[in-house]
Amino acid sequence: MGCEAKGFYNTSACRRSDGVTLIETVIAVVLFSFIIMAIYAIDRSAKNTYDVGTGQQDMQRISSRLLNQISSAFIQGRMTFANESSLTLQVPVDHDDDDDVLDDNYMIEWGAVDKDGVVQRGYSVSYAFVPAASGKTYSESALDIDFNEDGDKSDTFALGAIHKQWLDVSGTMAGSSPISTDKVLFEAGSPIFARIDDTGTADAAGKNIRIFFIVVFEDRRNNVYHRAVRTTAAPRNPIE
Ligand SMILES: [Ca+2]
Ligand SMILES: [Ca+2]
Repeated sequence: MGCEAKGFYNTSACRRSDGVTLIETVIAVVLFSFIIMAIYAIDRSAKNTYDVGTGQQDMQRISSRLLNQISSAFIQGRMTFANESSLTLQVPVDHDDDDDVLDDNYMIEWGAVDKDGVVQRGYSVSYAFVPAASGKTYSESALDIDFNEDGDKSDTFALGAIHKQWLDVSGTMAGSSPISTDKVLFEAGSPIFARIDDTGTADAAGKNIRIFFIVVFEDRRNNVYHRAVRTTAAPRNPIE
């Protein structure tokens, strides 16, 4: 029952009751602040855990997509050019539209589908590393990570993406489109594409290709996670 109803409106008992209410209010506000801070801390932690989870999934997705696209093109095609950061391929196409991939002289109609989806004889497609516009680099020593697993932590990698590039008959680039986001690392000397012989040794005339790329993810606390992918592909068609 309140002070007003009991006729105690100005009594000391009522004033005492008001004072307790004030202290209680202060305590409640302080407690409430602690609760809010605790909830905020949990929320931040949950967000970071969520980020790391989605970041890991992202790395997995990018790795699979790159591997699938490059190796499927490679298996059915032929390599026309490769250096450490790019691989150029042609595939059999039916340019003369007679339901086969041979021309009138029974030669394979090597070519590619151009950027507009049209089959073009003599065209080719490249998969190439393109550095990010930010120019961002990752240093193994600063991060205490051996990205390329070569036994040292002294390499520096550029951040960028793998692009699919369409080349016309003369090799001029007619278009370029990223097939990964800017999460791929590249360092000169750690080739993404390398020709190797049948024993796996680097060989400029090797008939197989080794694909090696590193995908990174950086969380909101600047922790860096990485995933390195290595595979070897053997062409069905002779390398030229
Ligand atoms: Ca044909
Ligand atoms: Ca290293």
